[in-house]
Amino acid sequence: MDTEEIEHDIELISEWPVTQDAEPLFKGSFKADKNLQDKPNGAEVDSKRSIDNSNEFMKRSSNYKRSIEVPILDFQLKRRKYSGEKENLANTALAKWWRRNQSQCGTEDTAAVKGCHPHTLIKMIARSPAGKQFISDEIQRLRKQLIQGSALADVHAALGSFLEKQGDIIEAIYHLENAVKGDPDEKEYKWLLQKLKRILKIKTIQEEGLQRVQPGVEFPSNKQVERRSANDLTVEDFYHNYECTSTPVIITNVQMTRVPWTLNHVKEIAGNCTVTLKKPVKQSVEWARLENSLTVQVSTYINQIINNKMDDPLYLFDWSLPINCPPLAEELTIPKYFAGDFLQRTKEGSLYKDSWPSLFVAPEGITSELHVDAFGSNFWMALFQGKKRWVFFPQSDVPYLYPEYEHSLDPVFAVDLSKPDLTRYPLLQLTTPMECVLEPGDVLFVPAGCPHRVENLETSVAISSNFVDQSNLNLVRQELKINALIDIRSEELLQQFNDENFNDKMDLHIQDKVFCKYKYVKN
Ligand SMILES: O=C(O)CCC(=O)C(=O)O
Ligand SMILES: [Fe+2]
Repeated sequence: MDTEEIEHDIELISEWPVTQDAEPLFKGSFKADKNLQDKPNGAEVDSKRSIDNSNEFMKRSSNYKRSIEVPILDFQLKRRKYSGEKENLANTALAKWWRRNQSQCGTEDTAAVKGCHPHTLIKMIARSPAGKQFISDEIQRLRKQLIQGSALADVHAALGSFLEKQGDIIEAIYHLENAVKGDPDEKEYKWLLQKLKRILKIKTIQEEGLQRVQPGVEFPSNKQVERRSANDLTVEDFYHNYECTSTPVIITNVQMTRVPWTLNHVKEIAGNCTVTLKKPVKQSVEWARLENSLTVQVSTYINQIINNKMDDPLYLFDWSLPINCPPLAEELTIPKYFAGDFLQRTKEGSLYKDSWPSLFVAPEGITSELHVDAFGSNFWMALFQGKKRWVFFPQSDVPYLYPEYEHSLDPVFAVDLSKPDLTRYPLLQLTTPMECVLEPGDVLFVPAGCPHRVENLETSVAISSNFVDQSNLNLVRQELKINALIDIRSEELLQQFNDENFNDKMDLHIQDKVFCKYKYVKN
C-alpha cells in the first residue's frame, strides 16, 4: 500500500462514527494491559475470515498484510486500489449523518452499543426512528435526482443501497443493475448487487416456507451427531460419507499432541504473547456476535480464568497459532482427514494460508452465536479441555433461521436459539437441528455452509481450522468470486484455485501429518 492509499483509507475511516477502541464496554475486574494497547501494526492478528466491504475492514486487512512477514507475491505489484465502502452508499452516508446529528437521535439502542463495532452501531442507527427518517428522506431526494434526469450510476447505487435498508429488495436490485450498467468498473456495485440477489433468494424461500408453517408446532428436537473412532474410519470413508454428504461427525481416538494442552501448558508456551480478546455483544452484526475487546498477555488472561476472576466473560477466540505462536503450532499433529488442506497448497502469504490452526480458550458460559463459516470453508475443532455444546443446521435451513446481511455475506441470525420464539420466527419449525456436546479428545467436523452455535458449558481449550478440499472447492470458488469484488487477497486466492496447474486432487492415502510437514507441502 502506498502512502496515498493509506491516507485515503484513513480519511474514509474517520467518517465512521466510532473507532473500535474508543471506549471498551467491559467493566469487570479484568484490566487491559495498558502497555499493550498501542501496539504498532497490531502485533497479533485476527485470523477470522469475514470479508466485508467497509473502510474499517480495509484498514484491518492492510494491517493484516503488514503484520505477517511474508515475501511479497509478484502479483502484489499490480494491486488495484479498492476504496472500501463507497462514500455515496448508505452506510457511509448514515455514518456521516450520525456524526452531525447524533445529539438528536440518542436512542436507547444506540446508547446500548456505544463503544461497539462501527458496523453494529450503523445497524442500530439505521433502525432508530431518526435513522429511518433520514433513510426515507434520502430515498426521496435520490428519486427526485433521477426524475430530474441525472441517471448517474452513483445515484442509482446510492438509491439502491438506501432501499435495501428499507427492505425494498426488488427495487434495490433494479437500481443496482442500472448502477452496474452505468459503471461496469465499479466492483463494489457488483458486490452489492450479489448481496441483494442473495437476500432476494432467501426471501423467496421464506415466503414459500411460510405456506408450510403449521399452527402450534414446537421447535424440532435436536438429532444427535454420529461418533466414529479414527481406528475404523478411513480418509475415503470420511470423504464420501461425511464431507460429500455434508454430515457433521465427531471423530474419537485421534492423537494430536504429545503433551496434554491444558490451560497451564498453553500459558507456559504462549504466556508472553499478546491477544485481543472477544466480548459477546447482543446486537452485534460481527462474526458470531463477538467483537474485539481488550488486548492482554495470554498469561494474564489464563490466570484470570484459573482464578475465576472474570466478572464479564471474554473469549480467546480463533487466535492463529502459525501467526501468533509458532512454537505451540509446531507441537501439533494434524489428523489425516484434514491434513490435505488445499490452503496449504497455495503460495506463501496467500489469504488464509497461515490463519489456522487457531486456539480457543473460553470461560464457562460464553457463547459463539449462530453463524456460518466464511468463504464456503469446511471446519474441524479438537477439544482438549472442558465441554462445548454445538447446535448445527443444514445449509438449506439458512432462510428459516432469519439471516441478516449487513456489511458482508457472512450473516448474523435474528433468532435467539437460547429461547427459540416460534411466534415471532415461525419458520424455525421447518429447521432440522443437530446437536452434540464435545468432550476432551473429540474432533468435530462441520461441513461447509452449515449454520452453527457453540456454548461453552465449562472452561474450555480447543483448536480449530477451516479448510478446503475437493468436497468444497467449488463452493469456495463461488464465494471467493464474490469476495474478490471487494478484496484483493480473495482475488489472488481465487486465481490460484482457478489455475489449471493447481493440484485439486485429494490424496485418500494421506496419513496424519506433524505440523511442519502439513504446512510445507509440495504442490
Ligand atoms: O467454539 C466456538 O466458540 C466457535 C467456533 C467456530 O464456530 C468458529 O470458529 O467458526
Ligand atoms: Fe464457526
